[in-house]
Amino acid sequence: MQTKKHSGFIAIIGRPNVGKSTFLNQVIGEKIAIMSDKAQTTRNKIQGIYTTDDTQIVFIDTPGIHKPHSRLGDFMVESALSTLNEVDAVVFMVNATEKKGRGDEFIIKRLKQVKQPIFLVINKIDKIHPDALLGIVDSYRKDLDFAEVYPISALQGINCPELVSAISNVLPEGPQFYPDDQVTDHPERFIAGELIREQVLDLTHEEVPHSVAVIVERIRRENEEKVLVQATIIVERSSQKGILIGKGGKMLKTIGTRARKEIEAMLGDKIYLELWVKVQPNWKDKKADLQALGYKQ
Ligand code: GDP
Ligand code: K
Ligand code: MG
Repeated sequence: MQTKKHSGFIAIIGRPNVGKSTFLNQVIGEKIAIMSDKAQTTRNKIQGIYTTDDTQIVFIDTPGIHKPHSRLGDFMVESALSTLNEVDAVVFMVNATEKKGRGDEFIIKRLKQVKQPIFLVINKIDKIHPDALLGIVDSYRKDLDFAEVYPISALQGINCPELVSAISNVLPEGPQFYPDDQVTDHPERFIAGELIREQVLDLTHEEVPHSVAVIVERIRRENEEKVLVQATIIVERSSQKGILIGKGGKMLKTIGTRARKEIEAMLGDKIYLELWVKVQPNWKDKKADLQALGYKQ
C-alpha cells in the first residue's frame, strides 16, 4: 500500500430511507450493497470505503445519532457524539421530498454539539421542482451552520462526483488505511490485527511505542484445513522495524507464533500467518482517529 494524498473518516448520517445506502452504492459500487442493511451494533460501522489513486474516504455510520427510540440510551448517544468530533467531516443527508421531521430534529440537536465541518446533502432532487430547493435549504440552515450544501440525486448520480470531491478536499494528507480492493469492514480483520498488536506490545515492552499499528490485508481460506492471514505491522521509524524483526528474524517469528495461536483460537481454524513490517512515518497522527472509531478493542 502506498501513501495516499488525502485520507480520512466521514460519518454519514440521516434518518432511514433518505438514501445513504443508495449514495454509497453510487460512489463506491455494487459490491457494497450486500452489507448495507446489517443489524446495527453499538460499534461504529464502516459503511463503505472509496479509494482512488489520491484519495481514500472511509464512510462510517454512528448508530446512536439517528435513533430517537433507541433503548440503548445515553451511552450510544455519547459515543456517537464523540465519534462525530473525531471524524474529518460529517455528511448529514436529508430527503428533498419530505418535510423536516422528528428524526431530522433529533439529529440536528446532536449536530449542534459537533465541531467538525458538516455537509448538508439534500438527496432525491430528481423528484422535486428546482424552485423548491431554496426553501428546503433554508429550513435546515436556520438551525445549523453548514460547511457546504449539496443537492444531489443518489439514484441518478447527479452532483455525486462533486460532493465526493468536496469531501476529499477537507480530508488531511495521510496514509491509506485499507487495501485498494477493500470496500467494507470485516470485524475479524480488526480483531486479528489487535491480537497481533498485543503480541508486539507484549514482546517489545517500551522499545516499540504504542503507535504501532497492524493492518490485516487478507483473511482467506486456502483449503479445508487452513486459512491464510496476511498482515503488516506499521511502525514509524526504521529502528523500530529492526527491533520487530530481530536478530535473524527471531522476534518476528515469536510474534507470529504467538499471534497465530490467538487468531486460531478466535477463528476456530488452523491458520497460516504471513507477517510483514513496514515503516510509515506519519502513521501516528492517524492512530487516535482509529481508536476513536472503535478499532482498539
Ligand atoms: P437509507 O435508509 O438512508 O440507506 O436509504 P436507501 O438508500 O435504502 O434509500 C431508500 C429509498 O429511497 C430507496 O427506495 C431508494 O431507491 C430511494 N432513493 C435513494 N436515493 C434516491 C434519489 O436520489 N432519488 C430517488 N427518486 N429515490 C432515491
Ligand atoms: K433503507
Ligand atoms: Mg441504508
